[in-house]
Amino acid sequence: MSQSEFFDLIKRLLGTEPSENDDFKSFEAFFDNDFMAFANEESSLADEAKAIQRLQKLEKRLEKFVKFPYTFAKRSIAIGGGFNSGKSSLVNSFIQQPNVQLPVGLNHTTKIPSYVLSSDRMSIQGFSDVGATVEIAPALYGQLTHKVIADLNFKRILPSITVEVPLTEGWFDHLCLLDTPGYNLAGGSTTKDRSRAVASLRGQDALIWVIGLDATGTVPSDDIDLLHDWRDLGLNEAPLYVVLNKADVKPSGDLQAILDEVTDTLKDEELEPVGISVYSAEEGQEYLHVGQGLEAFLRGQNKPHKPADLAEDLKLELEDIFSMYEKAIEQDEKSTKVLRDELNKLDLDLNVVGIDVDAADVLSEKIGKIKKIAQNRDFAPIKQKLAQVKQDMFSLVEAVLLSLVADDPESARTLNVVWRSPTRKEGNDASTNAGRPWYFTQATQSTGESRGSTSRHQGYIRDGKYIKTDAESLRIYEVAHEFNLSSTEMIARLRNLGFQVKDHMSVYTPVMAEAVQKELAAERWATKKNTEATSQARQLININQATAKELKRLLPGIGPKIAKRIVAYRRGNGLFRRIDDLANVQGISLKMVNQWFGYFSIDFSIVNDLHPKLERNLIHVLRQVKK
Ligand SMILES: Nc1nc2c(ncn2[C@@H]2O[C@H](COP(=O)(O)OP(=O)(O)OP(=O)(O)O)[C@@H](O)[C@H]2O)c(=O)[nH]1
Ligand SMILES: [Mg+2]
Repeated sequence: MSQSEFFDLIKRLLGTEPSENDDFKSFEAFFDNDFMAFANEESSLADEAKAIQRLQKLEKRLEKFVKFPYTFAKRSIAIGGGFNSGKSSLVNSFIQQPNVQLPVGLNHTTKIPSYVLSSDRMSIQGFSDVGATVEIAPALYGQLTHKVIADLNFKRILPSITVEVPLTEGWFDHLCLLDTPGYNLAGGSTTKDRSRAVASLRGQDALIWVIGLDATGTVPSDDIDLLHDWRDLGLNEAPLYVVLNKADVKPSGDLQAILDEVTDTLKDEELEPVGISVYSAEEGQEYLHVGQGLEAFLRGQNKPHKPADLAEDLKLELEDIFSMYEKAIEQDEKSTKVLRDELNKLDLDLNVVGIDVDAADVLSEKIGKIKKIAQNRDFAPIKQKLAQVKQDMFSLVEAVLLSLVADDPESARTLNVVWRSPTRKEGNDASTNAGRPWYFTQATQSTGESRGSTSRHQGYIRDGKYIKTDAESLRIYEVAHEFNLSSTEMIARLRNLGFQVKDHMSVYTPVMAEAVQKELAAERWATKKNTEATSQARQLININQATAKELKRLLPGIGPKIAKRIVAYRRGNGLFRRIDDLANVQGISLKMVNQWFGYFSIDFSIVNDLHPKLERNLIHVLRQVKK
């Protein structure tokens, strides 16, 4: 093995771009643009920040699946055990292709975890930590042993390897074996190695623990400790299977006694494996077993349920998030209806009570105004939009998931069934649905017309939002009320702006709305300017454009030095993409960044993967913005 071969591999690893998943890119774009546009327009959900956070989490999960598709597509079974017990050999005993073998040996052989998947083609790929993959030749792979990797400090850039190779037929279609580095204190491992070994078992769907019978023929205490650690991870549903390997080195007459003893030990320790196999990896043969035999265990695991389970999980989460919106809008609509009903009653009451006619007129007119406003709150458009956004989001996530199981029709089919089966609370008319997924019914109604186009509705602008109404035209007095102005003030304002208006019954047009809105905004801005403190707090800083002088003036707690450093950092490292990147600047702590939330004009939708300490603040700020 020449050094140049290694350097070539390193060069390729560092120089390869992560592979792109177009479906995921579509999802990302939809989330950042269409969904965010919807979220901005929607105003019923008070706790919208939470919904958005949950969606961002879901996006992260999807992204991980896209980077490492086998974590989605396959059930993964970790192979753990002490050094030299024959973990890699066990995997090799399933490989049907003689020129591909995991490296085996006597002295701490496995260093980089290998994911082994069954496949008709044969390929060995290195995964860099950003999700880039490079092909590794079998001969080179065979030499990637503990020592070589340690010498070249290789593990950091090559955290895992995937080996695709034909495995025993019918056992592994939906499985992925994870060959882990060995561990035992007696063999020179440290406690750090131990926590690492346990950590590598996290997130695996099952564990096969390998014990080499060449050592003592009992379960080493190191193994028992580690298995307890593993159980303590809380993976209660992940089954444990034990392989007593190297049966060929023991007299066959001893094997039953060894199996009995191991069974008792594990029982006493309450580790409860679903089966124990006395096996020889070298011969690829099982001698004895209790509970499930090795083949039965693997065949039992080999079911295409993992993608379906994960898909169901994601689906329920998405539905839950959207139901937050649905409930909030419904609630809002209900309260508006109650308001309307109450106002109607009030009108009737006035007639019955028989108060002074003039007073009744005045009251009645006021009630009329409020009623009109309540009537004009039309929830149909936002509901329709929500249904559309939801349907789009579901189709996009589905596309991403399907892309991950593209080469496994069986998994794709089970995933499809789960994803498209109606769930708990979708309130669509069952007769029109007739066996179709609920979101398709909506799709056929709305696809083509509504997506992406802003329809030209009647409406007015309030607080920077265009409020649509499907009712007949709005009158000036109605809108005046919305702006907290009297009709006379509103008319004067419009005339000042050059509009010809007769009286408060005149129609209020979108052109007027825009002009008034602009003027009011300018006035508000001017008022704010008066108080230096507020103006400082509200003037948003574009962190990627601000000069050092501006930064010093606008950001609390920094002097000219740090301001200059921020600019220098930007020049050296490129634009700030996340708010917490600021904490990389010398002299700026996370705590300081925490205080600066709401100061920047950075769009929060690009603030992904935020430092957990800052996340809480972001939620707070989003809530304020919402108000
Ligand atoms: N006789 C016999 N030897 C075996 C058997 N399985 C593995 N060995 C030998 O045991 C040694 C260790 O095997 P590996 O598969 O590298 O063990 P490992 O558990 O992967 O070891 P690390 O990666 O170092 O943790 C090798 O020399 C193998 O040839 C077996 O069933 N019978
Ligand atoms: Mg090994």
